Amino acid sequence: MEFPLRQGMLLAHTAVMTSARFVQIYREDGAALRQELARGLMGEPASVSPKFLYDALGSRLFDAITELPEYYPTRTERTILDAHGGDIAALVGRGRTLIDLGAGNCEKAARLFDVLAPLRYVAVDISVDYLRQALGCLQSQHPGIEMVGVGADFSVSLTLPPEAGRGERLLLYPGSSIGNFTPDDALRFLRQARSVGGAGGALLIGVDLVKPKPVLEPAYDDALKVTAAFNLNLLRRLNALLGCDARIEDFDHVALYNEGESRIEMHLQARRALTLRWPDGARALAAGERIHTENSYKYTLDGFDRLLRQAGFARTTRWTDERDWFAVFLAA
Ligand code: AVI
Repeated sequence: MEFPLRQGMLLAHTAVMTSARFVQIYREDGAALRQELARGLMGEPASVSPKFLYDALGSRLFDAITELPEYYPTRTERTILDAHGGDIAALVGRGRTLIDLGAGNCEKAARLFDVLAPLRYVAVDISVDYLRQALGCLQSQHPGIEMVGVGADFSVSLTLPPEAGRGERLLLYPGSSIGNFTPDDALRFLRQARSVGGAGGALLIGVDLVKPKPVLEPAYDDALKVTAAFNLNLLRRLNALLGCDARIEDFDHVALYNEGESRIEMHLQARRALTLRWPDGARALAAGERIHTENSYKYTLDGFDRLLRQAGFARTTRWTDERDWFAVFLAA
């Protein structure tokens, strides 16, 4: 059974791929998005899902955040992956299908190409348009890797189109994006990841760890105010998608560490009493009242290990940086 598969893998490996393929399976439903936004604004407390943070400008602002001195996660994860890429490859083997969840500019996965030598690279993001440039460029640098861009919203459900191919899968979910789910949703997501990985599948996932407030809070409230702009940009999205009349100058960015919940919370706080209005609704906010816009959960090493096991992963290995600020888990 093993030989034909290996032969097929070898053929795929020596083939020269000239262009990446793209499949868009997520379709934006404007009415559903408006409904979701209105429901959040009318809630107690008012809230907006963090998924609305990532329009074209929001995605650029997030990229800028990852370069800030205060925002340690990206840099620390990179250090761990650079130091332990060989150990990871020794455990998962080379020549897998690498499935990059939330690929963005594909930079993190590309750094692993040399050690993991994937046969196929499947970059998943909400819109294939974000992926076209990065993947086009990567394909020309790595003609031996078959590349597929998939536009999918896996925060709702993690399903992949047939173009993602068969073969042993390694799912990559870096950046501690798992922290933006509630622990219940994180567990649901991990269970889906296990089932999408299939028999012999593995998950490589980055997780931000609990640490003192004076390190955590500035990471989400930097001196340059890039994170403030990232959060306030949500108001522009509210106006564009819902036809709302929010004014950026009426709100402050607030980021605080909720120790009891083990999470950073981002809020937009009204500077004065005001009413947000849109075509079929309105929400009054008192001065100082907040719209909750994001949670970023921080885990302990043992806590996240337990979550992986609860999700059905029987074997886990983890690596951390020297300060234990961030962890990369390999779960199979
Ligand atoms: C994408 N995600 C892991 C980031 C985080 O750290 O929770 C989003 C972010 N929000 C503010 N800064 C970064």
